[in-house]
Amino acid sequence: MLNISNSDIIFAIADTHFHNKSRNSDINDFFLFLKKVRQEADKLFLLGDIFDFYFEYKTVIPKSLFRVFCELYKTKSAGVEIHYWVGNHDFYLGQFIKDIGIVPHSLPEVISASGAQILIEHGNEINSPDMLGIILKNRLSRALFSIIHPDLGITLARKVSRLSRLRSGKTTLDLNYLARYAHRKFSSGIDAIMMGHFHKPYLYEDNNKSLVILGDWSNYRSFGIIRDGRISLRRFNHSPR
Ligand SMILES: [Mn+2]
Repeated sequence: MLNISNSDIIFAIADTHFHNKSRNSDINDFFLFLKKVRQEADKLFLLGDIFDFYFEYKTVIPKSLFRVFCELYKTKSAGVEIHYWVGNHDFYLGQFIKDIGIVPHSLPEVISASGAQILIEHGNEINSPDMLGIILKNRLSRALFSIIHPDLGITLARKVSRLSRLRSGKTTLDLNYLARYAHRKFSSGIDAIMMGHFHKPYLYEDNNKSLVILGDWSNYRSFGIIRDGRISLRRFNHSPR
């Protein structure tokens, strides 16, 4: 269970979708964002799909993600508690992520912050399940996948991942559907919902209750801050590309 104290400042980000061909500006801005986190936040919530594909092999980690892991480790070592709600692209986080001090969460969770009940989730369970998840949640296919050489396995998986992102991500932000979902949660005692997955920053407010979608990093540089029981949606300053 997650302990939040009233003075906690929580930064949250989702859908950076880092991979071996990520733009340098996306990665460098993310590192600047983490610097800001170290200066201003007590906790960092990663709301899923930080990696475009992540599979935990027994002995290797992907070279292209090494610097991202290092910066996260540096942030955690500076005293920021990091929680990771897995997305539909990187749900197979394993022991390695725990070894560098990040707490993984595989299910939506309600936190209590300054008296407000805030639901935290990636958001993929709201729309349809995706291919990659179906394939890799199966134990046998996971075992088979793990014996493919990582250079080939990661390339294949990213192809599937790209398809599933097109299918489940930015194409289907149905605002009416989301508002209905939010109202169901509000009537069960939830004050605010924060999620990623839909790739577009979005704030829905009704009667002092809110639904916040964080938006993706490469297009919007958006992130969230939870403070005094309220969520605000922000934009990070763009660096020149
Ligand atoms: Mn997603």
